[in-house]
Amino acid sequence: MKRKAAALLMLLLYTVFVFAGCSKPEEPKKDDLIVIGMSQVGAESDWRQADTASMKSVFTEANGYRLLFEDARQDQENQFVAIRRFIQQKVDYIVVMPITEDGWDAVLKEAKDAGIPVILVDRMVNVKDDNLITAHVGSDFYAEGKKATDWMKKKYASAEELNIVHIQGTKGSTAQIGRTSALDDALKANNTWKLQARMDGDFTEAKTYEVMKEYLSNRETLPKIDVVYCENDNSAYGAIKALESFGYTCGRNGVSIISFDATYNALVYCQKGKIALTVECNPLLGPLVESVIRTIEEGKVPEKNRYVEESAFTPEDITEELLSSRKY
Ligand code: GYE
Repeated sequence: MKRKAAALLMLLLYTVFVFAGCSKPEEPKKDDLIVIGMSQVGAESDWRQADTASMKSVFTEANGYRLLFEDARQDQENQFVAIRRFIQQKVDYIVVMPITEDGWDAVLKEAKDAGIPVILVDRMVNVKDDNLITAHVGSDFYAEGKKATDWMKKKYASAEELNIVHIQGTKGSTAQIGRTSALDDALKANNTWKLQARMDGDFTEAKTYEVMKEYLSNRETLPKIDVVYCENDNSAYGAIKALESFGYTCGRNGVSIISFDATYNALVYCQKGKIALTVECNPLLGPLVESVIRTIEEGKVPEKNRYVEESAFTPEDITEELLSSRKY
């Protein structure tokens, strides 16, 4: 009996000790939190979901933030409504991933007049007054496109003709504009390249599958396709599905699929050879946005534009190490 009591006492002491040791680090008081109003594009792609997860993991109460997150469901009007609400709520910062570039002057002027810094993430806006934007963090989409066209040039250097099908991302978005202009410039510079079709895939698998199926089913004899230039991974999945349903092979000795983002699943497709080239676009932008905010909080001026380093992968580049380290 005595032994049992001693054991119980030990357990009690141990529990007190463990709980004392594990007590949570002091969290900032609610009034000290920096309030961020964030307007995200939507959830159209794996890239986007990884971007949202990155933001949510950085802007937590434990890190000193209150995040007001709004999903615009790919509708720019929803972004305007969200931003006006953030202004009314007197947030400390507005973070926007703009869907398309045009039409932002009025609402961003309202934010400026209210004294709220606006940080753009991923895509840009086309405004007359550059001072409406405090900083931008994202990718150089033209440079990404150029990586793809340089690869095409090398791979098809000796081809007499190159038949290209182009699946665009959301029209008027910076990612679409940059990736499309790189292809347009290469089309101008290479007279053996033929643009056979250009379709809007809206960065989604479903829309691309639909437009690609329609393109293929509306002809008596199937067209020759050498390359499908898809402006993101998810549209590449839709294109592959449609092509295969019409008997095309994607990969070696078949159609070369190009995609942008290089998320985990695309790397797996690439390892299998179904995607010939996937150009990296890094969605893990939360820490960079936070460093912009920290800079402003310290009373300093952040860099106006910050581009992330990115590369591109072909099947030979996909190692197990790369796959296991991929966080998106
Ligand atoms: O490539 C695509 C997403 O703007 C970089 O948007 C982003 C693009 C990305 O839907 O997957």
